[in-house]
Amino acid sequence: GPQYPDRLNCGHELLDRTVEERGPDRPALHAGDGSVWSYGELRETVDRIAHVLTGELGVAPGNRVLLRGPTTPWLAACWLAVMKAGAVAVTVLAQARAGELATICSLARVSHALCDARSAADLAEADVKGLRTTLYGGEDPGDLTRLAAAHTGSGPYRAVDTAADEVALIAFTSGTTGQPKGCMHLHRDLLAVADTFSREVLRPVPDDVFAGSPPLGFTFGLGGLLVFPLRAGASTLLLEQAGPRQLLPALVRHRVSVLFTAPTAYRTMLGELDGHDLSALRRCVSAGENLPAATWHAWQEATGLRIINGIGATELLHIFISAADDAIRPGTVGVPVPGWQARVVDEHGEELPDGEPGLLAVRGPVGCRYLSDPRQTEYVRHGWNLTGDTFVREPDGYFRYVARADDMIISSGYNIAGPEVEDALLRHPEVAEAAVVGRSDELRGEIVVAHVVLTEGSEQTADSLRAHMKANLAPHKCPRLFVFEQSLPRTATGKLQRFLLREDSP
Ligand code: 3SK
Repeated sequence: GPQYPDRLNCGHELLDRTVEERGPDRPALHAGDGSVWSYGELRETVDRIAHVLTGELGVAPGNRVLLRGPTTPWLAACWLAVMKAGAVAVTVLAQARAGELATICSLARVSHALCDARSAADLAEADVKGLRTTLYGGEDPGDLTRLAAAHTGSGPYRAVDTAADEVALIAFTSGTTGQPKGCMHLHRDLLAVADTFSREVLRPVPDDVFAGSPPLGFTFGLGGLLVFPLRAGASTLLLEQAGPRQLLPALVRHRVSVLFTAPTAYRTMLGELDGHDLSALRRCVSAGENLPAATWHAWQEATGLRIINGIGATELLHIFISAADDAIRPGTVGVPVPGWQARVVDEHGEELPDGEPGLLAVRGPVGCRYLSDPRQTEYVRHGWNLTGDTFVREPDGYFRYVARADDMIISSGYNIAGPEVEDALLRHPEVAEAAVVGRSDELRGEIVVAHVVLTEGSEQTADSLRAHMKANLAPHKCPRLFVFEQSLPRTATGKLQRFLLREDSP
């Protein structure tokens, strides 16, 4: 993996270093309204915020600072200021409500919060004792925007001289069940994901314009939409609303060249590409969920672009298996990113032969460090991180996703992976979304049940879909039951919540 000096501040490396190397005039951030912040302007704003943090707000190195708000240049500037001030950014999704915010603030012992004025209500309702909240973008006289403006004459802020292995970020997993888990990441980790996946696989250039849907409170978005573009001296479009319907026009308007989003968004955009000029687009990254081969092929046919699939985790900060360009094999995720190792193991941690499904185990420059959580020893075993996914390593070394380890269906003695059946369903042109789960059955143990969202106006029935499936899949994998849905349940980060579709769901 990449090597770093013992003392390192990632805010300094990502921002000041880029300004020193490429000058202050190149664009850094674009907002949805068309405004642009140059690297020089971004650095000035970040430095003023950092002056406020260590001055008026009394933030000391190591203090935990909650960041909350929609994806905007100000949120990005606050994040960088927290880094330069040697404090620890605690990031949460916009969807987190008062109860979850209270839990997170207490678990992470958060002392300060920087919060978009529009997102203040839930934080106030969380009523965290001793929390010092400062709003930005509002009318309040103590608003961070005003406090920062008063530092116009204070000059550059010298980044705090942090150790490379000091904690910089605590990212909370959305956690479909149980308590949220805080994942601690170090200053060097933030550079390591840029210097492995981004530098080696994505290979951005300074003229690139990044954009995408994941929020900065999700490490997929923090990396893809802030850390990677800054590390490359490129620019990034920060959109407050980045659903698939807003994304497509933004890609055209801002001539986006590097896109980070999830499979569902690719599928939605596919139906709406007509008349959109995507000629600037050259890199399309998909992660967060299984990318069915059907979606990969449809996107390539429609745009000529080959999606760079990847698997990442909040625990490991970003993507660790992927492939680009001619190395892509659709239907697989790819190979370990340079600097990372991956293998498929059994429940005792023994490596399995190629072709046999088992647990994915990963190690590399970033590791899982839960904030005081007993689940640490479930995730990290024998020095390897167990992501909770079932994978197969093909004889050519490519890693193919099978399912979340707890999403396997066992029917009449067969192990059936929901995503494989979903992939076959999605090959039907009138299937917009599909989720396949097991339902307990006296005779077979479980039966395969398909929850399907049809495209608008489609008149497909269970019988017609059954015929399509029989032509595409081994009979034991074909759904016995079809349930038609208006939409499928997803987490705040867009992951399918198959467990909510099981009959014993809470
Ligand atoms: O959790 C994920 O799916 C993910 C994917 C890519 C990068 C980072 C993350 C957390």
